[in-house]
Amino acid sequence: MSDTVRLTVAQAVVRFLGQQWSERDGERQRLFAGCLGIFGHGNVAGVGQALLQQELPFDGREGDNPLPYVLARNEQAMVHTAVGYARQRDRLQTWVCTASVGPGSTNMLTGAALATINRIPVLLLPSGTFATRVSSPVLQELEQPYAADVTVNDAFRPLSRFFDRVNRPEQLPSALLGAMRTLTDPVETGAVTLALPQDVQAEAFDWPVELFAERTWHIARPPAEAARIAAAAEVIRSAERPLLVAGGGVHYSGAEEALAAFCDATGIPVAETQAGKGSLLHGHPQLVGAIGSTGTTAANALAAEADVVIGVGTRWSDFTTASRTAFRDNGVRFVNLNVAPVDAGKQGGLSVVADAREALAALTAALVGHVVDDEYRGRQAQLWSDWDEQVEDTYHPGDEVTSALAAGLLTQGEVLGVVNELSDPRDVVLCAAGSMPGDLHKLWRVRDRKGYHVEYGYSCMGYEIPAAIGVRLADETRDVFAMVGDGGYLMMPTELVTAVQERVRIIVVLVQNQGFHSIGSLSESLGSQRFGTRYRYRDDTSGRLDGGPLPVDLAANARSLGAHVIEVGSRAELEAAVKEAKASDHAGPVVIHVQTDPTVHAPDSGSWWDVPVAEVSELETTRAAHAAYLVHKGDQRPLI
Ligand SMILES: Cc1ncc(C[n+]2csc(CCOP(=O)(O)OP(=O)(O)O)c2C)c(N)n1
Ligand SMILES: [Mg+2]
Repeated sequence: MSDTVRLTVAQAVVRFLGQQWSERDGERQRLFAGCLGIFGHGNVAGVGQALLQQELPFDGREGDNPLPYVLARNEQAMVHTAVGYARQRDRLQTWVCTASVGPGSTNMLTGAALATINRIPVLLLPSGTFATRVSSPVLQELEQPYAADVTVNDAFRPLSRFFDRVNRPEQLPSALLGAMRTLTDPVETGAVTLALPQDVQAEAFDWPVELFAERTWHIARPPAEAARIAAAAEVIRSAERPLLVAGGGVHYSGAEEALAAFCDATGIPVAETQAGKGSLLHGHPQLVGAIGSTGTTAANALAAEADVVIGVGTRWSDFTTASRTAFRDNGVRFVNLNVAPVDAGKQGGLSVVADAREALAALTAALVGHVVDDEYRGRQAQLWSDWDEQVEDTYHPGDEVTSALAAGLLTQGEVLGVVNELSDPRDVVLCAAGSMPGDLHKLWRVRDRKGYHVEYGYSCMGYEIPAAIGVRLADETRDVFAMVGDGGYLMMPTELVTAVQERVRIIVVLVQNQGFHSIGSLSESLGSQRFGTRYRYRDDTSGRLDGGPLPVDLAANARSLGAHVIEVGSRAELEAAVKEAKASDHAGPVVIHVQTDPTVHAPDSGSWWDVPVAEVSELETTRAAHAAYLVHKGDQRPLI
């Protein structure tokens, strides 16, 4: 008989999680930095009691509580914080999130989807209603007449890469091991959900002590098969106009240096997806910037002509392929280096299933002596310098642009320019939804491999502030600039309070443009006349949302939540505010409130995004948009 220890299920979960480590390339770190949570009756006496019992011995003395607790304000937000942290730590470390039964748990669903879509590890512990059902229906319990074992937590199943519900203590060890395996698998990783019924959390059991031994989970770097590398090299050698597309996998694998070495050796130009931006740093001679719907003229011109496209660590989203209109050469072939078979096989490509760093190194070796010709290299350099000039003009708009703006308004491009130029190279810019992700993709000059963090897998309004907290917790040597629109801010300002409580220094740039600049412009381009996208009073006469501006003061709102707020009304004031925020050692959130004119757009590359337009309509604007839509549809490549 092995030794046992008597603990509740929740105590066992907490003790186990504190003993988990991850390791890659021989470097070891704790898998979990801590536990974020909001307590309710579903977890206060279970997981809550266990966390308390864990924390108390460390009270008032230096020590290393392996699972410190952080109180969040919204359960969706705490998953975003965990995602921000894990992404900043290259998926080697993350947080646990505990929520109460019912709404507390279902609030995490959006965060779960975001984590899984972005392939970022987070461990979610939704609480469940009684496994024994002894007092059912309990508060917040869903009763389904057709299935007595269904709970609201079943909604996590399609959003999780691993799901289990621990109805009996005996199930816990395999549930925990399955969860750890999934979190640390570069292919499988995403949201991992262990649903813990509230009665089971409090139930005691005699656990084998081995369950709580320290465990180290190896994060693999699978190498490519030699024959696949040889086949990929043969395709690339046959190309006249090759283009490499760098995705998030380059960052997660730490393949930036291997990519730079590949480019230096071959001269092949590199375009970047949102998650892959920063794979090459600004100024690298082979960089042609953002690709696709929010791409640069340089990358999209090369994409249109490319005869071989090498995708590295990309999942080929519609924004990357401009809804399958970016690559126009009839004979274009794809080579995909990806650790995930599902991505490696996309676009009918030659699939090389491997870790990005390993595969790039092997491919560089296999291509020795191969370089693109000088003419192609020259063309790429010219395209890039043309684009970079446009960026410079956008960062520093001339009088002809600024004199047309109403008093106190800036252009969004100059806001991004000021933040780019006055932040430190290692600082992190963070964004998720609205018009800024596209503008950042095009315009931001990345000066450090971890300096760019735009969540564009789920593009979730409200990600910005909580994720910025996660990034800052992950690396306190960098400032984080969370770029938030007024819409995104209103979706989730709550975690400013968490940043105040935990004294987490984040800099929020709140861009007020009175509504949805992004969706408004999209609506207009699709013939829907910016319907329902402006923050305006309902007009008494028209009965429509086109009355006067609303008396909403988001600066006062942020101040009321405890943030240090700086309101700016000119470029000079914005510059002073960024400098002040950088120079101060304020331990907590700083919010810079700036108003912009939503009618000034970033430079365009003429790229497209497929958003279907009504096929029949009473509106002339919609009919015209539909005619234009059909022209673009004609450019789409067949489904491969
Ligand atoms: C949670 C969520 N709801 C809806 C959307 C759709 N959406 C994308 S951008 C946007 C408007 C964002 O407004 P704001 O943050 O003010 O940015 P702006 O468009 O003005 O730049 C909306 C509603 C979304 N991405 N996320
Ligand atoms: Mg807005």
